[in-house]
Amino acid sequence: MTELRGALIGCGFFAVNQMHAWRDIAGVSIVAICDRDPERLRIVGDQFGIARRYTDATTLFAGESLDFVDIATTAPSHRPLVEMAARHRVPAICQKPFAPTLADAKAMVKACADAGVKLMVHENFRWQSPVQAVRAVLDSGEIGTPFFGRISFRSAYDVFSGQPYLATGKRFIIEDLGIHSLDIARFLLGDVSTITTRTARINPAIAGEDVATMLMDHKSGPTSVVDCSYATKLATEPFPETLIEIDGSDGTIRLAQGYRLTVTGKNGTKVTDASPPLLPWASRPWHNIQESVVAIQQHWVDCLAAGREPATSGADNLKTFALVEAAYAGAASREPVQLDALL
Ligand code: NAD
Ligand code: 89V
Repeated sequence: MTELRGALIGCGFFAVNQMHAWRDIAGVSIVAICDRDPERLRIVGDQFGIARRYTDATTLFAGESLDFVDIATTAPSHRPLVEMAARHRVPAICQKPFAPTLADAKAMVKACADAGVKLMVHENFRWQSPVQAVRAVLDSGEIGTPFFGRISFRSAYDVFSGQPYLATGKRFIIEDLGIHSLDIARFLLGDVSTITTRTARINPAIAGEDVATMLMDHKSGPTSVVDCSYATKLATEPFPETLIEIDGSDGTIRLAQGYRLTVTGKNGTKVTDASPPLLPWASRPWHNIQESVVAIQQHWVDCLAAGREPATSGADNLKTFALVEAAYAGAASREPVQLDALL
């Protein structure tokens, strides 16, 4: 098999994880990198031994023959960069949040579909091994048909030191973190018909909301609560664990803090340790997220090889992104929002 040639655009805080992950995956290599900030370009280029460096994406596409681009910039640049990839007929991975608005996201999906190139959103939380373990229990039928779910992320971890832009945007926790929790809810319980949302800002030093509580009706029947907070001080800081509760007709699933997975079902109760592995380059507490980066990037390589649509394709992510838009609209109006009207 010939090796896939990729380029990374955006060499910031999170992209370092993506570069480590590309190094762990067989059959692919990052041949060029791009960042408009020459210092970030130098740091990542030197760390990963990438000689071909560009300060603007137009020159990158003109100068390289690529099998894909991995876009790890922040949201404002996602649409122009994805559309540039589509114009060059280069498949693209785009970091979350997919775009500043749902209209932008729809245009990006259309551009790639029209160009006949694959588009995957780097929506990695569903790829965390504890979340995959919950999905496997559901698939086994052990707890029967789910009728309730709770996807919970509550923390007081200082995310602003690594990602200062999170403190300044008008939108914060739903757009940055809740987006992952909403995607996990879809992954486990299916698509959503209605969402009701309440938000709060507890930390006075930031611009956006840092607490959100969302109640959702899933089309297949279950109700779920998705709750997230960066204002929750706990005895043991759980960042970045997502805690999950699912009740089904024949039993329950509890993914508790410390990655303790308890399944009570047709075969009694079983408690397992669903901890993610600590990869050699990873560091606690981020290792859970870091492992999922390898998993989603491996999935992309597998999909390109097989000509398959990625699970978190651009088209799939429109449904997660619509939940974000609907949550903000519903938080403002204090009314439930119907999802089908947005899609
Ligand atoms: P960052 O600001 O540290 O890095 C972004 C980099 O992109 C910067 O170096 C910037 O100079 C560069 N850049 C911006 N626009 C560009 C353009 N048009 N051309 C070339 N370079 C450009 O941001 P970050 O914290 O690394 O976040 C990047 C993205 O990753 C965000 O969308 C964020 O939400 C997402 N993120 C995802 C996860 C996850 O688990 N999936 C975790 C953290 C961050
Ligand atoms: O995963 C993310 O998107 C990150 C963090 C976990 C800090 O919210 O921005």
